[in-house]
Amino acid sequence: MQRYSGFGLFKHSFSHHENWQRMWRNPTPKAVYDVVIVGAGGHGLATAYYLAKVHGITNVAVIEKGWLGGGNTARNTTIVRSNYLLDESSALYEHALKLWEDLSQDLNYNVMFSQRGCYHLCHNLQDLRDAERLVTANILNGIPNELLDTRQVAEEIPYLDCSPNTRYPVLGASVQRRAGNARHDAVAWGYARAADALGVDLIQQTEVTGFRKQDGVVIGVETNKGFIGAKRVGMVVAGNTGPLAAKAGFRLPVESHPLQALVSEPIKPIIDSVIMSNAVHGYISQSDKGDLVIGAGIDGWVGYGQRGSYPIIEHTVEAIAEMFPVLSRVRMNRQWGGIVDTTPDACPIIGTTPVKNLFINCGWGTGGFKATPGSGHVFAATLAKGEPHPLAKPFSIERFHTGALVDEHGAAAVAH
Ligand code: FAD
Ligand code: PYC
Repeated sequence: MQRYSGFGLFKHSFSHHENWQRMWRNPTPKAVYDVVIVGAGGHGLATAYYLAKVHGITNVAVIEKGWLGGGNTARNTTIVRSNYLLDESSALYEHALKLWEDLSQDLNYNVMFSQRGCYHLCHNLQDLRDAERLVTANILNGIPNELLDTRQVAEEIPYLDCSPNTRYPVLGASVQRRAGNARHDAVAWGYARAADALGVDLIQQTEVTGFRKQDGVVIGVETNKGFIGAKRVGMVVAGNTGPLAAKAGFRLPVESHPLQALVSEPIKPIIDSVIMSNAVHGYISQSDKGDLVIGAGIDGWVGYGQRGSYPIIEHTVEAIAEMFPVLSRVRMNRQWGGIVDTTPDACPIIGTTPVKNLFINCGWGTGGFKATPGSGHVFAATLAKGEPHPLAKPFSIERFHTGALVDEHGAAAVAH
């Protein structure tokens, strides 16, 4: 490693920021692609990567209205876990978790995936019963999960107030030890670089404004820079799903809400896991820089402003101070919001749409970051074959007609 003196550091900070190799090209769009993906968030980029890598389909464009990774992908609090209750969803999230475990090697890009464990705290009898049911269901599905009592929680999370005199005493917790965090923007960049290297065109600053159809079949997208033809189109636009689906001529049971997060000033390492509480309603982890990364639930009203409202911030920091009184004087540095697309059963929608050759992947709500590799992997297969991947089948739009919902409000962990 090269070492610099104080002066050397100063000098090189001016001299070394030039002639860097570009991570991806800036291509002019072709007239027509085999697949056009709308939305260069983690899910859209992962879809493009697996289309090229797994299915050999490289004549692919990802079209992004802003900059890639500028949506929820780089606004989330980076929690990755697969401890969902029901067979259909735990299978999908576990598929993703297995891909996370090799992702840095696969992309040759360090996404800083850290399996530091994720605790869900129990503060009342119902929480304990839910945790017991979740742990049992996960184990039956081959997903290790553990139930801890108060003493074990206190030992493993030393700064958590586990005394019996608190307003919401800690009665126990479930812990998924393979869960953790990853660096969110690195996930977007890693997928983007790898997809570009396989020939995928990443087209930024280009907004899809509509869909061109012929006899009810989509044949391409209208953009603010002109028409781009496509044999198949995948729509992966998270909080913008409702308005864009309307442009394609159909409605979805999706509501878009702001979801906020906060980070504190950096402090010495005191939290080496992810800790979530549904009842007190806040969650926390600590980044490698030392910031506390904090969040809670959605703003309850529909909105498209990427900021959110003050009462949620107040409620969130109150919850954290309740659980970790030691943090009550730590200052918050920054706050932001993303727009999450929620569905009635807190599960995604993946598959076909009423428009032939237009496919959709949306509705990940507050919990899609953890799914990024799995979502991209199954959506790529869906686009390549023209029919849902087996893991995606339970998440079709039809479930809102048949009533076969996959209700994951409990495991979604963040209220919505
Ligand atoms: P996005 O990253 O939002 O990508 C969609 C892209 O589509 C955007 O870049 C957007 O600009 C683009 N787009 C939209 N409309 C158009 C158009 N017309 N034309 C072209 N492009 C368009 N999940 C977890 O699993 N763990 C967490 O800890 C977690 N924490 C969160 C905390 C916050 C504050 C927020 C907001 C979300 C959190 N989530 C979490 C949820 C997670 O971030 C999302 O579910 C996930 O990132 C969705 O990824 P995506 O690629 O579908 O969407
Ligand atoms: O899905 O684990 C999650 C989550 C945590 C914070 C936001 N989403």
